[in-house]
Amino acid sequence: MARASYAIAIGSNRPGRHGSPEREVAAALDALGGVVAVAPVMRSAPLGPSLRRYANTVALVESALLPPEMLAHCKAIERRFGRRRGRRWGTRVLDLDLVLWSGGPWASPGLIVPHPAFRERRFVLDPLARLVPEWRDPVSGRTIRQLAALLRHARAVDPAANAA
Ligand code: PH2
Ligand code: MG
Ligand code: MG
Repeated sequence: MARASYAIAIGSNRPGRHGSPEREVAAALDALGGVVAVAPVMRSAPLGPSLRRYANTVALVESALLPPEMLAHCKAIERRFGRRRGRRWGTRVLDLDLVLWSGGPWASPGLIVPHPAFRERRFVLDPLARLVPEWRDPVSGRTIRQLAALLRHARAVDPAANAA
């Protein structure tokens, strides 16, 4: 396949063998390979039951892999970093989410791209908007810049709409 671009959201809220969530994120960028741009790493309050704050960023990755192959690559890295399947949204050393790719909408067993929740998450949209503000969400038709602005506005109206 021709090379495709992927936006991959990276999160960590528990140190593994690299030492701190920020260092897990940095090591994950090395492990991913093909990284052409990275947004600044930001700290954010946890959305969900976990009590620990996250280090989050988004990386732009170029790859010849198809989405299911990219997902398998990401899951293999998560396992190598010591990720354990357990309580939904529990603390995790590393979470790699396939948010968008350049090939349009994709659905196969266990994988939907764009990531169904990315429009509601500032810890994804804010770094994504730093990287690819003009990319268009193929589902809503909106640019990333528009989605990020909409979410900031929603939060100003309803602070419970989103933890940042
Ligand atoms: N990831 C989750 C659940 N909650 N909260 C923040 N701030 N950052 C995350 O990456 C995150 C979360 C599930 O993947
Ligand atoms: Mg996630
Ligand atoms: Mg995930």
